[in-house]
Amino acid sequence: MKRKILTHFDRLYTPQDRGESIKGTKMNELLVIEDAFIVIEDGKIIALGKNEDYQLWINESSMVIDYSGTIALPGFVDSHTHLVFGGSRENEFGKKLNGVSYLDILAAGGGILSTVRATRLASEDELVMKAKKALDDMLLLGTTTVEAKSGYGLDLENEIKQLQAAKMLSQIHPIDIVTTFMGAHAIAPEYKENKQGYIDLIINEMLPQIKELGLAEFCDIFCEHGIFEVEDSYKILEAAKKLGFKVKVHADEIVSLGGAELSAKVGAISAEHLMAASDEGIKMMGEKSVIANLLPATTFSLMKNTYAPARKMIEHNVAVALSSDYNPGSCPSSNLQFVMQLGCLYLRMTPYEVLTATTLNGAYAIGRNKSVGSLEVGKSADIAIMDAPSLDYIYYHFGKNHIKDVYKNGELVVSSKQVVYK
Ligand code: IZC
Ligand code: ZN
Repeated sequence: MKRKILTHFDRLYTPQDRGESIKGTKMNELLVIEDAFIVIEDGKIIALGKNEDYQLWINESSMVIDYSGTIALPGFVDSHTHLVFGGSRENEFGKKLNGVSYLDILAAGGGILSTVRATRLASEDELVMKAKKALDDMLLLGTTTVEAKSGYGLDLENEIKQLQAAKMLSQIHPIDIVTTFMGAHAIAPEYKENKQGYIDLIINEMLPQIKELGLAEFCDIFCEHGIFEVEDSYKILEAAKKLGFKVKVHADEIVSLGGAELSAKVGAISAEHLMAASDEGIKMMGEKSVIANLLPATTFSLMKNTYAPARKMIEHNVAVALSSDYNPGSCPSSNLQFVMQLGCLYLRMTPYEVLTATTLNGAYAIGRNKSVGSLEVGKSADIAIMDAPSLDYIYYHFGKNHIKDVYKNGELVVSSKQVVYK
């Protein structure tokens, strides 16, 4: 492959990988290079530095591309999405605007269960085509790696269909997709009066089969009052760990249940949401190095003012990641730039902390830290090139897509805000 030399960036910003997720106040330490260049070969970064040195890298096959007037960032990592689903839920919008809560809509058979009905009816191809459009939207906004959860099948056949769709998408789309099994997303309708029966099905049939088929690396659970209680979650996550899954927990999103504490106890790689996490739970997460994966666009979409206590987490030396939570119910937007803007405006994170949270810490939360999450020699050339003079500019001017070009594995996949991959 031809060597590409990207030159004359006004600035390059990146967290630096030191072999573990970036915790607490260290999240605010970025490498910033003024007048920067990046050299790409065979899909990887082979050099970067001050522009005055780029000519040293020119060879007979190199292509030099001038990026004056832009800044370079690592491609964004969206480490929490429910990417693959059938149908949509704007029919519930009126109810939401009238104050009916997310959990009440679910208890009445809507919400997640409405998406389960639509997902069961869809073919694998239909799921792929629908999610592919969402992936294009993400790529156009600078996202180059995505985690995708199942959890809209709630039976073995349809959970497998969802995960296979995600695997297929990873092959046909430039965005790399990491899969998570989330059969414990709601109680399957067939087990409405028999939650224990559904938990047994997950533990005895679903988890072993998904493992055997190699369809997911992670196992996640919706630990929430009236859905999977802390004790249920503990049993399922321990069973998943025994089979070799790494585990995650949707914890303390709506009610403070002890989900943060649970994530520390089971040694989860990350805990998600945490809007209602207790001080003790946050402390335990810091001690056990559980990444706090915060999803502020969900808080926004649910019209709440209870944003997760990111500052407290950073004070307690927790590594924070930020993700979209893209799903048809609580966050129909996959816009990670908007998530970053909310990270500053509502979580009161600094611009540098927010970049760490949406790149390297996201990569750690899905086990892709060796290949993505920072602009460093040896890592994949996943680069978000922004039409902006500084990082602050992007977060300050919210509601606008600041992408100019995107490179994934060294290939130009978005050019002047258009997807151009083959
Ligand atoms: O479809 O509502 N919170 N699960 C837990 C979701 C949101 C996704 C959904
Ligand atoms: Zn979620």
